[in-house]
Amino acid sequence: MSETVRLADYTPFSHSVEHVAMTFRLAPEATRVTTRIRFGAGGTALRLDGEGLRLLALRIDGAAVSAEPDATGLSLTVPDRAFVLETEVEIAPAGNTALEGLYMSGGMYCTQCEAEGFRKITFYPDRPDVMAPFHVRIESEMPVLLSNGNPSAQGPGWAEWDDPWPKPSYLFALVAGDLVAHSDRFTTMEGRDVALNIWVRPGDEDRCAYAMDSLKRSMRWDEEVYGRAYDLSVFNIVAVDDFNMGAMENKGLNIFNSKYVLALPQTATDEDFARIEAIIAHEYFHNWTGNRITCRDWFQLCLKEGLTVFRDQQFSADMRSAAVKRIEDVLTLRARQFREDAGPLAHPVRPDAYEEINNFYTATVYEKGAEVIGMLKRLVGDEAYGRALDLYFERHDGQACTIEDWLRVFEDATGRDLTQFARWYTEAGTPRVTAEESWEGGTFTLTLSQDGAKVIPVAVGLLDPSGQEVRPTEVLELTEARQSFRFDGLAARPVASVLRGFSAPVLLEKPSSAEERAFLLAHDTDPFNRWDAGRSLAKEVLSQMVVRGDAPSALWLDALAEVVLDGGLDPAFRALTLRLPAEDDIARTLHEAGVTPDPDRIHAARRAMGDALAERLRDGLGDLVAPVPGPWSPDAGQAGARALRMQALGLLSRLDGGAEAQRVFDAADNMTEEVGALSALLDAGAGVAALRAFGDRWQHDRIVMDKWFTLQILHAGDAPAVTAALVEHPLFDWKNPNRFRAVFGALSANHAGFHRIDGSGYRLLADWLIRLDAANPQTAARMSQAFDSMSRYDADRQAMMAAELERILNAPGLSRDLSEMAGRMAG
Ligand code: 0A1
Ligand code: ZN
Repeated sequence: MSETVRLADYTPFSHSVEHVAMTFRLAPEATRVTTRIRFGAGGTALRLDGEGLRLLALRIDGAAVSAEPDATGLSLTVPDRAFVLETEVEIAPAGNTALEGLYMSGGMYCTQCEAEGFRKITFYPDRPDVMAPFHVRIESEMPVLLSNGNPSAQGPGWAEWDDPWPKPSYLFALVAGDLVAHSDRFTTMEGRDVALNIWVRPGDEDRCAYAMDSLKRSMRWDEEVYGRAYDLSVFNIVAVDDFNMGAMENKGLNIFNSKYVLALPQTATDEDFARIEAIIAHEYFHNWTGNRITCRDWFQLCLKEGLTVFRDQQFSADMRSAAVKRIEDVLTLRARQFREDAGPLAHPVRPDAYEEINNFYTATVYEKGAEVIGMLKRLVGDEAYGRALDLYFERHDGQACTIEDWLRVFEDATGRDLTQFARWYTEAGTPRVTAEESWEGGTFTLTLSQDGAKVIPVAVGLLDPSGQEVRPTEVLELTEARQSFRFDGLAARPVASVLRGFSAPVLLEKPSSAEERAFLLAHDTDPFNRWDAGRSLAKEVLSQMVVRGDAPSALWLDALAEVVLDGGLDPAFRALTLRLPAEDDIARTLHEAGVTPDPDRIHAARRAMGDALAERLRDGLGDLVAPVPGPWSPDAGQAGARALRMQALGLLSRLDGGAEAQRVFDAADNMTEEVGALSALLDAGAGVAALRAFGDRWQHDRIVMDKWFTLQILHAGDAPAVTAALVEHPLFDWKNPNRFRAVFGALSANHAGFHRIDGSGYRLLADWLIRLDAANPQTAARMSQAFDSMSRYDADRQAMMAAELERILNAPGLSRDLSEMAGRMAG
């Protein structure tokens, strides 16, 4: 049985660590790590974390000590004063398939220490509130040897690094490999000259330009918007092929999943480019929000992650279209976080208990954590937010902090009492807000109620019947169970646009007619709500198609066509409006409305919806699929135009059997159009030749081949059967997390396929989770989340999913990671 770790049990560490000096003698099977830790006085009992380490020597102040480690670390009796502890251990990076600690990827050495990987490298107080400066010496035949901080000395076969900024062990990093750099320089606002390097395998150096450009823009933006400058003489990024997550913010040495660094127009879609920009920014921004100010314990993870996601979202909004970015972020939030909050894995933004912390790098901590900061900013205003952040950096630089510290900064900077607001951090679940309206004698009253007791900022604007805005956006503060807000002096009954910009992460229930939503889709001056009116209309239409077998309403088709064919609107916005609600989203909505979702009916209805839309837009599709003018560029304008073109191509393929998509595929000179056309062909059942051509063209490119695996499963009629065939493919390297996710992420994203009534989807995923768990528990645990929607479905499907979870729980040698996840989902 795993032990539960609780926030309530927090106690500070017994000792301070004044300095750490490490030497690595790298060898694949037997790496020697010598660690010299200078401890301050702290009593005679010392407990260090350590896992899977072969202890070779131990010295205290130079004198040999004998000690026997247990399964999780080392307990020692130490002098009751300051002292130096030296350990020598042996580890085997070549056999490390969990990709945590020191491991090998594509012949190079690299590390991943967040959250608790450092204890797989050496004995240490592996907790974020122990911060220390590090000196690292690396000895290896590898030509490039990197660690955190500034380079201090090097010679043939060795290099030394010095990190002057005290840091927790989870930010430690080391890389050694045969690498080449794409280099540049940056001068900070403080006049510091910084060498920037993106290290990749030889041959990949021509794919780093966009990541480098994103890095320089991030550095400038953080100076201009947050007043934060970089603080070392070098900033290194390394791309690795085997990585459990997106990237890692190690101090001065960010390590990236190569798919979030490497990009050429021929290999990466516009979405890939946008994600690279966002992740480069995210990791860079961590230098202040995460590294200079870190977390006291892992329960405070949202302190760094929520804030850093919020900052990267602001950055992307500034670099691209703020309106489009907001819509995309809310789409992700609803798809991932609302789903999580509605199921057995729901937890507060700041959890208060866990078995395995790696299971809490979740949509709730990251995305809802960012929403909570957005609400805080909306409530106090932009100017006060700026002052509060200045105070945060000034007061807490160099510290390991809590959410209480964070909120106190806002209270001190604004004089506001945030006791009630703090519930956003401690309560799980998506609040429901109900809006009712009344109109009498020129006064419009909006009554808001909630099912909890939170502070909820509800941004509202009013439009007159001609679509003119008669009241600009105002933020109403809902603090009670039920509150009424009056708007006087209106000439005619207005149409209310409620929760503008998605001002709070809630489920809004506002009884309103389809006509009213069509009106808002045509006229709302708030772009988010304009889009959301269309979305809620589409969801209602689709739900009625599923439940009652209705045909898609002419009202919806006309209202949508109006927007999609309006050449005066941003193409990116039109493309988003054209996107149909996802099948999983409809399943969740039906379940919440008390209807058991039938995956096959949902799938068929959504197809019929697309067919009807294609028919309605028939005359306009020719223009919409015209090539995007100008030389290729990754900017938001061109990306939006391509997105609209690809959406239209998907619809056109329903009318012409894929003829136009084949032409686009054959002529494509960029991956957005290649993938867009291939998807359209696969949907039209005409993708066999294109799929083969794609595979032949890209078989030597790992990152692109992930798309090849994903697309055929995503668009398959029988996804489990296609998946079962693809796992036999020689390029299915299941120990590579990207490839595993490309295949099994696609299987669980194919809603009708995963939920096939024969149970084949559930069975196949469970088989492979059990297999992966033995090699890589972290990724296995993350991928198991596919089962978290179990309770939505009919009794047969529920029983089959429950049986698979049970089978997982009974697997011999199951990891703590997967056991916690499967246990929570099995209930
Ligand atoms: N802190 C990183 C994400 C990350 C988290 C955990 C990891 O291993 C368990 C790796 C990376 C970020 O937010 O980008
Ligand atoms: Zn992060």
